[in-house]
Amino acid sequence: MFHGTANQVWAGIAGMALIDDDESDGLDLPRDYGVDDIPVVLQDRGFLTNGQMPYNPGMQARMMGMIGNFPLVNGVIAPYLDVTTSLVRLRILNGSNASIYQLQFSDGREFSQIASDGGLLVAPARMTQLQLAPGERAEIVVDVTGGKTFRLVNNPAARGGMMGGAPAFSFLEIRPAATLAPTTPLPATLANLPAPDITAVKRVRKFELQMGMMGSSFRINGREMKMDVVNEVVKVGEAEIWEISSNGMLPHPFHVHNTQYRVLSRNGRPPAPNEAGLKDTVVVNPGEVVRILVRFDTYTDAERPYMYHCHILEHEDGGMMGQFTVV
Ligand SMILES: [Cu+2]
Repeated sequence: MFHGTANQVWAGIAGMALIDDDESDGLDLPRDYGVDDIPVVLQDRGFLTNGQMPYNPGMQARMMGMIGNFPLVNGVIAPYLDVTTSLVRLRILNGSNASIYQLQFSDGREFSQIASDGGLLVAPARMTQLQLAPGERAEIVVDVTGGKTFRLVNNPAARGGMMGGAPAFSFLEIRPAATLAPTTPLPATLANLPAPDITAVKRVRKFELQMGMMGSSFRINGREMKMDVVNEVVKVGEAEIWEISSNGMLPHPFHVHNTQYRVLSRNGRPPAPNEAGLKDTVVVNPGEVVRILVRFDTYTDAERPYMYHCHILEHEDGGMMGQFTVV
């Protein structure tokens, strides 16, 4: 069975909806759209010398996911960004089919992640390296002072030998103006986000992400996605722990619809600060067990299900997806 999402995403364009609320509006963050607040959709595509961009995954691409030879930002190859303020906010979406990017700046400069998939973090997380899987979003703020042009790049060496992933890409050149308008420093605290509370958890569900030899099959808990099968029924408003594990040799970004969840642990260890906020996609590495705290509070319907799936689209299309209703 092979469905058509990956083909359509490959052939299509991607955009993002920027969502602000009173909490984010109340903070002193860069928010001048196109000036110091920039949408950055990262993708890669495979172009032939004649400019065509066919979707024709062979066995390798069905196993690893389709990965292109050119990086794109908002659909553009090799773009640059002129900036005029000392702090610049990048709202980044990984809209690629299959590439887990290891993002950093070409000069290794530090930056702060301020938001994850579902909103602001509790506090800015200082880092020099950000892993972003298909479907994941991150807002980062970078100080561009120093007078030199630098680039946002994918550094595959940072994968630590993990299989798959995109080659070394230079996504975006950032060109600071000679004189930069000063920006107030980032707030020390961002969202009012309580620590995850598991005392009310009603049940634990397990999801084992399974790949057959050489990508011969993609399953969750032994089952391929079937349009007419509802795999799980969840009660509205009840907290649950979902325990996700991976049996194969590839990482899988596990995405759940209709909720924002909290990552509780990765092989028993607490998540990194930039994974401790609101998430709807989390990478599960080979041999790992990731526990997340989920709850579905709205949009109940016994007939129409939601999906959970691997966000590597070739894996999803191959069957690594399931359906659940909220009742
Ligand atoms: Cu996968």
